[in-house]
Order: sequence, then C-alpha cells, then structure tokens
Amino acid sequence: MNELGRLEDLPDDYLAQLRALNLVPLWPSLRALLPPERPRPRTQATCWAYQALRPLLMRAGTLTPIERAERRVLVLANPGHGPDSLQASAAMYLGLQLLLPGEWAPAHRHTPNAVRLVVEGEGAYTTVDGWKCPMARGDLILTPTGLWHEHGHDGTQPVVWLDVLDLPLVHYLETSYHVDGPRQALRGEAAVPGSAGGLLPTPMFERSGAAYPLLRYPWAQARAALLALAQAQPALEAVQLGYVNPETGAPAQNILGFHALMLRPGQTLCWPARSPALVCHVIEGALALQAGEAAFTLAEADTACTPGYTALRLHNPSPDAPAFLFLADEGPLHRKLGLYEVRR
Ligand code: GTQ
Repeated sequence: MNELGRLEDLPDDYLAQLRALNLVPLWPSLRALLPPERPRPRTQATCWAYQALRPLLMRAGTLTPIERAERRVLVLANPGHGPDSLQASAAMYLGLQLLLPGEWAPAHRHTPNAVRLVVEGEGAYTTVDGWKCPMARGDLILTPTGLWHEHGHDGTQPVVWLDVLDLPLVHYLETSYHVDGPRQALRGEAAVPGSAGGLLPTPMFERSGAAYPLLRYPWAQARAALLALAQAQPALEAVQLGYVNPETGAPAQNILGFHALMLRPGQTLCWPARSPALVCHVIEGALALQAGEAAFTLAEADTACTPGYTALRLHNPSPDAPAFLFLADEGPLHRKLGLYEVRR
C-alpha cells in the first residue's frame, strides 16, 4: 500500500485557495475514511454497573424535579465517542430513566424509535398510541417512530428502565425532532403475545396491517419460552428468542434488533465478529463478557456495549442457575443497508 500525501505536504496558499472554494483534497484522509481490511470503530467495549450508577440516578430524582427534566435520564455514554457523547454506539443510544411515584412524563412523539426494558420497580406504565403498557421487571415496551408516548407511575417505589433508541443514527441523518402533545385518551390495555410455539393470535378475517401490532412483550412470557426452548432442545447452542412483529415475523422495529438470550448454567457462547454493535443487559443471573481484548463481569441489571467487528465470548459463571440477557443490536439496520457481515 502506497504512503499517501499528507496535508502538511501541500503549500499553505494552495490549501487556502481550496478552502475558499469549499474544496478538500481526498488523499490525506483516504485511509481514515476507508481503512484497510476492517473498520476502526470508535465504539469501545464499555460496561455500566447498576449498583454504581443507581445512587446517582436516585440523586437526580432529588436534584431535578420531573417538570424540569421531562425525561429524567442518565445517558450511558460510550467514551470512544468522546466524554460527553450521547451514544453507546454509532446507531444506539442507551439511557437509564427514573420515574418516582406520582410523577408524570408528558406525552410527546418523535422520529427516533425507542424501546424500554424495565430494570427496577413496579407500578409505572407507558401509554403508547393510546394503549396502556404496565411495566414489570424485564418487560420490553416499544415506542416506535411517530407514536405518542407518556409515562406515569401509580406505585410506591422508584421505577427505573433502560431506554434503547436509534437516536444517534436518526440525529446523524438530520431527521431527529419531537412534537409535544396533550395527555392521550386511553384506548385500553396493550395486547400481549397470545402464545408461543408457532401459535399466534390472528384477527378473524384479515391481519390488522398495523406497522406495530404488538407494543408490549412481558418478561414472564419470554422467560418461560426460553426455559421451554432450552428443555425441548438440549443440543441447541444459543437459546435465543427474537422480539418480532407477530404478523410478519420481521424484527419488531426497523432499525435496531432485540433478543432475549438464556445461557445455561456454566455455558459459554463464542460468537464470531459481526458488523453490528451489541448491547447486553443482564435481566437475571450474571455474565462474564469478553469482547476482543476487553473483559467484564456483569451482575444483575448491569449493561454493556461492544463494538461491531469484534469477536465475543459470553459465559454464565453460575454452575446451577441460568442467566437471562436482553440484547439489542444494529442488525436490522445493517441487513437493510446490505452492510451486514460475519467474520468467521
Ligand atoms: O422516554 O420518551 O431516554 O424521548 C430519550 C428521549 C427517553 C422518552 C429517552 C426520550 C425518552
């Protein structure tokens, strides 16, 4: 590979003339734009321990009333994107949101897609497109692009959930905005998936055709389905279920993908390097995670992010208890763009 000319090799007057005409020479930047053999992700393997950040999130509850925050969130900022980054990876944003008893986070809708994965507490709910979605530990609730959503809390303890948004991508595309709205009229309680095992609730005559027919995926059902799958298929390597649109089988949202993974007691999974970045959140149990050179041990409610193009090793250190993980990745986005890649 030739060594390419540097910016410093060019005369100042030439550079000044280029600048005046809004021109830039490619060759000094060519290798950074198109690095050899594989991308150089800015995203760093990073782990956020819930027990360390929880007191700071609770303190936000006394420092900033909900009216002054609208959404009281601590963003899980990947240091590879700079110390004040508002992103976990190129396309993924992660935040831990606190809602205290009696608080109300008013209705809005926005272009980025969001999901919530409930981390702690009971009694809170999100209303999405008029459908009330009660929140319990491990539940996944979608707030897809353009749908009104607001959060309320009728319980007695703080409630915390993990927000996963495609905000960095939508912002990069210069398509990010929000609209405030009045309190939504309730249409009822959101439907829950009727059944696993190839059986799904179907409308009597036609599919609804709704882009998002299911907004709430209760953890109790996902957990039971993982245990049943593990028992039915002892030789199955990855006991993993995808959160999908039940009418189409396609990923539940357009840009980010969501999965529930069970690691059997003592199990180790070795995954080849794949192009999308990945987020792991421990719903139950523990996880020893290795991403390239980086290694972390995650306890319950901890969250980690790993860059794309990085081989991963996921190990359940418990000899007798399964570990249950929530995974988010950029898979649907990469597949739609024709960028998805696995390196074996
Ligand atoms: O709950 O609607 O973490 O609009 C960031 C932006 C949460 C929300 C976030 C949001 C929300």
